[in-house]
Amino acid sequence: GEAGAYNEELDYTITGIDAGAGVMASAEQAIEDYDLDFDLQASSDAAMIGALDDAINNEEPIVVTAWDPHYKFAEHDLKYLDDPEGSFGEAEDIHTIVRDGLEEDMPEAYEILDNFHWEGDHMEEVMLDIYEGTAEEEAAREWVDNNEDIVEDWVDGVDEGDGETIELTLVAWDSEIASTNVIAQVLEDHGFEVEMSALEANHMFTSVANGDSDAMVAAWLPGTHEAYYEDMEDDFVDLGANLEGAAIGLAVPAYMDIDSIEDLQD
Ligand code: PBE
Repeated sequence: GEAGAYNEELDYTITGIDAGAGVMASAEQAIEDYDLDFDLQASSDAAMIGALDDAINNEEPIVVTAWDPHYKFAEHDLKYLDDPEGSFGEAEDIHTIVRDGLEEDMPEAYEILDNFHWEGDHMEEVMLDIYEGTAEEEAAREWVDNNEDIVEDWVDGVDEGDGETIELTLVAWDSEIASTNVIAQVLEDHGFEVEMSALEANHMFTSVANGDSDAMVAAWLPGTHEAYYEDMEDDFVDLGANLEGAAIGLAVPAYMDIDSIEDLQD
């Protein structure tokens, strides 16, 4: 397509999510790197998906902040815009991070969290189930029940907890709602009470760093959450990747005749 051809129709707007998300910082970076005349509109994951669904129903152009794993790529014919400047970084991993002292205080929970590892397709199954109307907890329950062989690797040889409460924190991104609910089900099956608190991204990191929360499975590294991570990495324990090969970027419906972020230049 011709550079800038959609810009008027797009109202020079990129439809974003919550302001604290790493993909938002990268989108601001892209606006700068490509010298775009666009505004990045902050909202929420749910509102962005609503706007995307509406645009697709009307075959209108839209540019959204996007990431995968996410069911939206299965549900809709979407494409990432090429990013020759690398504003959105390379592929990355999602890490599990726990508070200092969890290993001593709840060794069984620590071990399960340390073992937690799955694939993007697994996460997308849970996400899609929730998108289609299944309650979050129920979707996680079904996935755990249907994937006993995978879950067995996380709990194999680990003793039961004795009813202690473990506090998990997350941001209400669809991907993290899926992962956090799944690990919560597994911890509950293994003798723990689980409490979940959804916070803003910076507070999710802070609450694990200061010990208010026990764990999170939602750290996108090395790029997306770099700023939060570097600020606090001495104050928590990084248990490494629970999922490999995640990515962020700008996405558009496939019917739009553009391929690169450069095509948003005037
Ligand atoms: N996300 C989902 C988050 C990380 C997980 C890509 C929206 C972010 O941008 O911070």
